[in-house]
Amino acid sequence: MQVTLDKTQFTAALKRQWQGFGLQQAQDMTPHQWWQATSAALSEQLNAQPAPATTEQPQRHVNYISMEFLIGRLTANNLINLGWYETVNQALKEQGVALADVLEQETDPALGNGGLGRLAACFLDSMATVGQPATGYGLNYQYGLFRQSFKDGQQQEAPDNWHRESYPWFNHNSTLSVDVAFGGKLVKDAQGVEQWQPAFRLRGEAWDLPVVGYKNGVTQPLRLWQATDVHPFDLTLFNEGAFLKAEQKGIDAAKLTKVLYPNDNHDAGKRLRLMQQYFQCACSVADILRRHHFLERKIQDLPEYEVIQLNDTHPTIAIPELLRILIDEHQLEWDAAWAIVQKTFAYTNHTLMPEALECWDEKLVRSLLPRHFSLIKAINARFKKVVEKQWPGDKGVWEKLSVHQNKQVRMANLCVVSGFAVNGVAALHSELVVKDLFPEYHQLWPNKFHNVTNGITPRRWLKQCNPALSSLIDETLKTEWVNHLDALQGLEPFADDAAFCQRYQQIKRDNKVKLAAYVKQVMGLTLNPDAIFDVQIKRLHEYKRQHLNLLHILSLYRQLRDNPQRDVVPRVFLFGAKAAPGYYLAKNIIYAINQVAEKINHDPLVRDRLKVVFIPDYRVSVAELMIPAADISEQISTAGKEASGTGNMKLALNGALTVGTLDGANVEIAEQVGAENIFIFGNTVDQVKALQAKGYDPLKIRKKDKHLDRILKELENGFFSNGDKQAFSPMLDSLLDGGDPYLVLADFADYCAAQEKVDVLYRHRDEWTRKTVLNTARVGMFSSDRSIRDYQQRIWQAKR
Ligand code: T68
Repeated sequence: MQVTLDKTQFTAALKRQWQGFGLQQAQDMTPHQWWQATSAALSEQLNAQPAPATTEQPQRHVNYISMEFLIGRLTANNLINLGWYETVNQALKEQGVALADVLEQETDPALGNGGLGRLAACFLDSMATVGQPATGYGLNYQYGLFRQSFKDGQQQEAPDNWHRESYPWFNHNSTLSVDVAFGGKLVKDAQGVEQWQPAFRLRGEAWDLPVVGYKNGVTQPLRLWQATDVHPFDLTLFNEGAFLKAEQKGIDAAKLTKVLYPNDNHDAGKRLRLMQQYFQCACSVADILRRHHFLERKIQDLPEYEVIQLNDTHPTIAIPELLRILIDEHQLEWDAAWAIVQKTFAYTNHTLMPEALECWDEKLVRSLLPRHFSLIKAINARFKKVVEKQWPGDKGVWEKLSVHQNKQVRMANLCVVSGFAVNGVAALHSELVVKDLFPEYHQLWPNKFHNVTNGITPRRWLKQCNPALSSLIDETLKTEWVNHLDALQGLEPFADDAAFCQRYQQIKRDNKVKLAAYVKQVMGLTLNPDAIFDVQIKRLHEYKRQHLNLLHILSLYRQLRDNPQRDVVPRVFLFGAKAAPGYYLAKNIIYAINQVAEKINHDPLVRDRLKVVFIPDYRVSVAELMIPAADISEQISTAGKEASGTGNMKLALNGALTVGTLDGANVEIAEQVGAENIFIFGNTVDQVKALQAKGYDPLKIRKKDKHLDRILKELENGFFSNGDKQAFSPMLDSLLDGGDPYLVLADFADYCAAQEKVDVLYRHRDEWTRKTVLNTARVGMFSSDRSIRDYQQRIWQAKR
């Protein structure tokens, strides 16, 4: 049941907040204090709600462990899900304050890199909404993903202190702290059993954020672990007066959860990262077992009540951790312990990219976690017998499937061997997981492999970010669609309703005006809201091919200069992307886009027909502005490389037309919206494989395509870089002599052809709008509520 907010009680709670700041009246608060006070008052009101009556739950509790939760701003989201927005809006209005302005004061908690972390946040929202009992487990980083700015076109990084210490939505419960051991050695006891003697310990504190279901009275925790010292260090030394010596060796606890690793689709392989992973897993597994014991359940029944979903391999070490506790602390025999482990863990794969598949150096694992390393070897030794039985004497297969090989521990293999389910995140991706990544495992255990296509929460990605379109849908459908997104199908007939289309189009234009105002404010650039807003927002990565987009821009610019009178449809190319700080090639692509933007935006010949805008510091709150304003959604990864993508879903839902390859979830989006309502181009997965097999040569393509050659020359000869001929060498070397590993040149001509179709269609605005309406109407299946129901049916609640 939805819980109601009493306006008087809220106002009283607000008053306690400003009094707590030592102020005389509400009006003395700074804008930021208004946000702080409003959120803290809301948090207090939420915590005061009676817990819903607990019924015996037939469902397993889902423990979603993820190194990243890219939650975005919480206050607006919680207001919407609680159904309290209007009451608070009124209460603040009475004080002469606009709620919308207050909400703008929140700093984004950026505790994730991109798709994987944002997916985890959408899933928590959906689990609370569909009533799937769940806890999210993550880390409470002091610094989220770095802040990005540009200096002379180059990316600069600055720390992102989001002030977790004063974040009003946190609830800290000190009774939930967990001590975690690291390092040391294994010694054999009198019975010859291995005992772990750790070198040092850290404490994990539980900091909970409320995850609120959509108008259903459900609130579940996102539990973020924060590292602190175990006090008082070594008690004996301390009591003996050796105060300074009493500090145990290890690491400064505060370092452990200081910062999020800024890599996306790349394995860092660093000691501190493994420490973070283990710390998080040890705290989470201890917490799950504490709940299980508290409810007086038998340890053998753990899988009946609990499932642990691993968001990629980053929390894999939870597997040997549970095994260790069952064997060393509960004294279970191997077979009994292993049976529990095997029924408890499920693993989601998010990438096929080899550089992202985690492998840990055995030395590192052994030194930090000697007991876990020993257990991993034991798992592997037992698994070897299974492989030997299936493929007698086949060394090659064993080398591929082994969990521990070439002095490395392979986390993905450990997950597949130890868990009861493995899933990919879009139909095509799941197919490739089976065909290309794990074919032998699939042969061994065909029923372990599943697909669960990703989704996005319509609460944040439509209702909250696009209130005008949401109201139009409310008015048109007269039904609750926010937690039944398939209901959007009811919009289909309105694609032919002139009055509806006119309003839909006007909303898009208003959203473009709003984005233009933001761009004016942060970058000083003026945008024409009647131009096509062509948007590519995602992490910067070669496989996502922002440089293919750039080549198309250069092509248009060249054509304009060749024929200045050319009648073109004006376009604004908008980018948002962060590059991992150590990924020099990605940073060079950002630099190239910025330099080209500088030239084009200042060329009087262009006369506003072309604009290029790289919005700095792309993050969730900027996505919330860009997505409702987009006309074109760029989803142009090399086929087979993007596991799913989720921005593609958000953009289509908000009425952008996709220009995309047959990759990831684009394939399913195309199926849903229909081939005539999407611009598909480029080589398919099979064509990519065939091209690479026969020895693809980008230089041949350059030679044949004179127009492409001219464009590349302008990048090479310093035209866009004040004569600096080396400015874009990293990018160009990779595209040309480097063999163009992501087939940018191979897809260039077809990409440009697709973009010409975009221009033609945009000139027929009614037809354009019709297609955008059909996109909104037909992408209901990409609600993360549907993804969660798929997980329930195929994985969590499936017959065991
Ligand atoms: C993304 N992966 C996929 N990884 O690239 C994307 N990696 O296709 C998919 O839609 C999304 O996951 C959700 O399934 C990532 O975002 C990372 O961010 C990451 C972080 C650390 C290490 C490796």
